[in-house]
Amino acid sequence: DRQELAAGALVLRRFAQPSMDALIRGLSRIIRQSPFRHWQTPGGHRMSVAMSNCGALGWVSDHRGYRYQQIDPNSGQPWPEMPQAFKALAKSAAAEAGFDGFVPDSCLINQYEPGARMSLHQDKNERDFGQPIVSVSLGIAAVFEFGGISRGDRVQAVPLQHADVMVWGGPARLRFHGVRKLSDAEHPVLGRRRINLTFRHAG
Ligand code: MD5
Ligand code: FE
Repeated sequence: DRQELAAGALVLRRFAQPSMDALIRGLSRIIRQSPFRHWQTPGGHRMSVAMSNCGALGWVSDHRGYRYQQIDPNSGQPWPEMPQAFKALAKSAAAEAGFDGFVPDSCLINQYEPGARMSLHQDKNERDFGQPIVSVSLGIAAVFEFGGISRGDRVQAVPLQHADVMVWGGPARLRFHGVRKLSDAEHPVLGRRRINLTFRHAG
């Protein structure tokens, strides 16, 4: 139930299961307020993953670039508040990896439908790389690609299932990673999609 992929990269299998009802209730409230949308990349392509956010800062992308901002550009309002159950789960997962006192101010919500993918990248838009990132997988299974510190490094395939949680910190924080094209399947609660919650201290 606990697997260290590399220094600073921890997989906690099924860690979100006890929080599941509260996570799904929180998610449906957030998505009513700030629905999923497909951002444009700075190069003008439509991302296959649909996104929303909750918390003080939300990750957005458009022709001007990638950034965190306090306002949902689609509503002109602040992002929905981060539910207590989200904060508590992120904090306890970070503590399992040795990051006590993690307080997320941003939760990016990624929705993958069959065929969607996320190509290999590094997360570099946050202010302090000393802060960990906590990622929660929900819904149908996906294959996560965990690379190295250089784009050309060998990639490790990590199957992720409903309720699995990963913590990225220290030396793993800037490794290349992505998600393979999602295969079609159906989850009894969430349907034909994978949802990933990514908690960060972005500001
Ligand atoms: C996902 N999302 O499954 C992933 C989970 C993103 C993104 O990659 O940027 O929205 S976060 C996985 C992650 C974060 C930070 C570092 C590393 C992986 N890593 O070093 O491998 O939708
Ligand atoms: Fe990422």
